[in-house]
Amino acid sequence: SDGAHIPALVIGSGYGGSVTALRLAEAGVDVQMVEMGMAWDTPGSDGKIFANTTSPDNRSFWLRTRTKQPLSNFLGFPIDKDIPRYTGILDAEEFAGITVYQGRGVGGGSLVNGGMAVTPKRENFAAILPSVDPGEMYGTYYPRANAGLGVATIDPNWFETAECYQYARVGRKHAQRSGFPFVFVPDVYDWDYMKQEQAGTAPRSALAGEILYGNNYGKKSLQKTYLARAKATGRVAISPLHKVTSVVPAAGGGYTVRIDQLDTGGATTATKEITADRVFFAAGSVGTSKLLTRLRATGALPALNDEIGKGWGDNGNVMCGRANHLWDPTGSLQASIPTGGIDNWAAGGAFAEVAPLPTGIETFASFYLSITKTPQRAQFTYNPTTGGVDLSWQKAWKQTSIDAAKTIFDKINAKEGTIYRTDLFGTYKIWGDHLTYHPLGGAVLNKATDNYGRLRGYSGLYVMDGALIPGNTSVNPFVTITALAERNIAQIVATDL
Ligand code: FAE
Repeated sequence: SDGAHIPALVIGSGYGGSVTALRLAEAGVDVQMVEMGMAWDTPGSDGKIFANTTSPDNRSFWLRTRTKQPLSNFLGFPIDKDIPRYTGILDAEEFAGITVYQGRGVGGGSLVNGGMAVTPKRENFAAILPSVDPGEMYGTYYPRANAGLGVATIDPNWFETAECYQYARVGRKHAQRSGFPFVFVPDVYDWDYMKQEQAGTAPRSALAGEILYGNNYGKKSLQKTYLARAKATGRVAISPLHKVTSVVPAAGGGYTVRIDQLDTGGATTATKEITADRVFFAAGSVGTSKLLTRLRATGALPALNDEIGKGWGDNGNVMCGRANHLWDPTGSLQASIPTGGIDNWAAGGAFAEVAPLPTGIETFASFYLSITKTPQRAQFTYNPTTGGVDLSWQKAWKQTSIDAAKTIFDKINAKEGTIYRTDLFGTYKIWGDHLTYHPLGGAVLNKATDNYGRLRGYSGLYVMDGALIPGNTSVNPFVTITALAERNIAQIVATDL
């Protein structure tokens, strides 16, 4: 509440924030979490908390009057539609050269993501976080993160026969016929629940196409894992629809934090100020970077160093579809949870998820999200004219990622005698190269912060989220974000409290 003095404030309730809140609370610290998005704990008029991907409504997008679906077209037709402006779950945040998709609400990205929970290969770790000891990560913190998140891999026998994974089996066949390894991708989805969906004994969730706008049943989002445990300590309070706008040193020690309370139209209904002894930035790569960049440039936190805003990357995300022959149907029923990928990282710098295209009809399409090894890094800068923060990413930088993805799909197309789909991202456009789901960096570990996330220049300020990771994780990022937060908060609890 306004005017309060608290020991610890956590900005954001995604992976970094949830780990931080749980571990501080377990150490006996009272924690206040502040989340700009909604609580997502109340059903709408259709009886469901989350909207379906096939019928977006006001719940689907963060303060937009028209949807901005990652796949903008189908069979050449634009599929976006008007919706009421609302503090919905998926933010398609537009910078000059890239649209960055992010989750909004208690649980952050875990509300909207595919749940793909991948630990990078150890041989790739030095390139991901060069200042972190791989021994402690692979010995302690990756296992701790995987356990805390509830990560599991699909039953391989069930995979062979499940109707909803025909698309993945076709993806595997084409990968293997071209000599690429196909690997199962672990997930936080409840696989037993999915078996019941397929058997018709439980309401459908993954099998109803639920993913981008939330998942009503089977996915173990942070609300069901870390945040449930954090709340059970009795020491964690969460304020949804509250947005942190400023953090400045307080006269008597600690930090004065300014917070806007929002209504579901996005308007500020109240502004509060509280004092916190410690502030943990966990607003996501973009949220944390924007806040710190602005606070440094406007003189609120002038002693932050000039690494703030730097080292941002898109994890090399690029999407594409292939048009299969009539003898390779991918199925009209597709689980929205991907379960396998094509690993050509070592040879071609690409790891491609075999992704669903859950349209409800047979499309004869194979669809892929590739994570690629990209050297491109952008910087956030404060724009005094707009009062906003710009990102220097340029659209042409995706060419490196397209080239890496082509090491897989040009070969598969040649082998199968197939072509790329050109109808999914516009008219005659092959590559979904306008977006990322995996923003990383902007307050890089051991540069903007020390080697445990303590911001340089101020004691009691920390970064705990994807902003710490310099742009690329070789696989989907949230397990690494979670594991790094576990490592850093263990050190902070042991030495700073
Ligand atoms: P994040 O989860 O984004 O949480 C930050 C939170 O802070 C959000 O809830 C914000 O609303 C909140 N916030 C921001 N600014 C403020 C402010 N000023 N005041 C108060 N609150 C604020 O950060 N990753 C995978 O590993 N596997 C996947 O399958 C996968 N699929 C994805 C699919 C989609 C559609 C999207 C968008 C992402 C996907 N990701 C996936 C990425 C993953 O969700 C993302 O890396 C993590 O959520 C980032 O975690 P952080 O803790 O950094």
